[in-house]
Amino acid sequence: MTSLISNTTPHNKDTLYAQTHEAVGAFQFDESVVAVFPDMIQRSVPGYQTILAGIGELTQQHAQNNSNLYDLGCALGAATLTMRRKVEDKNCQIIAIDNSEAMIKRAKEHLHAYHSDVPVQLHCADMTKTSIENASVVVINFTLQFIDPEQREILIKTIYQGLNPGGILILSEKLHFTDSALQERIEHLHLQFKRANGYSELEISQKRSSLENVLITDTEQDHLTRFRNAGFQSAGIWFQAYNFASFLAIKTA
Ligand code: GEK
Repeated sequence: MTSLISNTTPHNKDTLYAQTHEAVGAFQFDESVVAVFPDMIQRSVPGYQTILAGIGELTQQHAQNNSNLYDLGCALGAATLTMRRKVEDKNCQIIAIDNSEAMIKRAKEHLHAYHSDVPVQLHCADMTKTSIENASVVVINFTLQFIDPEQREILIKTIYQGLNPGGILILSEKLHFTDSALQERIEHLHLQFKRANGYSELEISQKRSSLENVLITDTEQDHLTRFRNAGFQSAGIWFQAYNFASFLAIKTA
C-alpha cells in the first residue's frame, strides 16, 4: 500500500539518529522531525497504513450528518486526509489539532494539495485544552502516549462528553505488557521490524534514549479501564501489530 501522504511529500529518509550524538536530547516534534516524519512513522510503527485505512472505514460508518470529526495530534494530517475522503456528502467539518507549529505548517500544505469540499480547521493547540462538541468521530492516532499520564483520564472523559450518542473514539497507541516474558518477546518483534526497515543499532538505541520519559506507554487494561471510567459502553482493540494497537470505543446511542 502506498503512503497516504506520499504524493505531496518527497520521502526524506529518516537519518536523524544515524550519527553518534554526544548527548541525546529529549525527542521534540520540530522542523527536523517534520522533514522526515512520513518515513519515520512508516518505518517505526507496524500496521500504520492499515490503521489509517481502518480510520477511513470507521469514519465512513460512523460520521453523522452535520457533526464534527476530530483528529487530535494530527501531525502532518494523514488521518485527517483519510477521514476527509470518506465523508464527502455528510456536511461534516474536521477539526485537526497539533501543538507543534512545524507540524501544522506542513499539514496545511498537505491538505491544500488535494481538492475537497469538506472543511478542515487546523489549529496549533494543546489537545488537552481543546473543547470537543457535537462530535461523531474522534481520532487520536499515536498521540495520547505523549500526554502527561495524569491528564489522560480527563481528556478521555472530555471526549466522551463531547461525543454524540452513537459516536466513536479511535485511539491508537504503543502498548506495554505486564507479563515480562511477553513484553520481552513482543518488544523483540518490534526491534526486528525496525532492523528490517533499515534502522541501525545506533539509530535504534539513540531514538530509544530520546523517547525515554517522552513516550510513556500504558497497558491494554489501562486503556480499557480509562474508557470504562469515562462512560464508554463498548471498547476494545480492532487492530494490533506487535505492541502497537488501535482501540475502538463506542458511546452507544
Ligand atoms: C498520524 N496522528 O500520522 N497536543 C496536541 N498535539 C500533541 C500534543 C498535545 N498536547 N503532544 C504531542 N502532540 C498522526 C501521528 S505523532 C505520533 C501523531 C508519533 C503531537 C506531536 O506534535 C506530534 O505531531 C503528534 O502529537 C504525535 O496519524 O510521532 O509517534
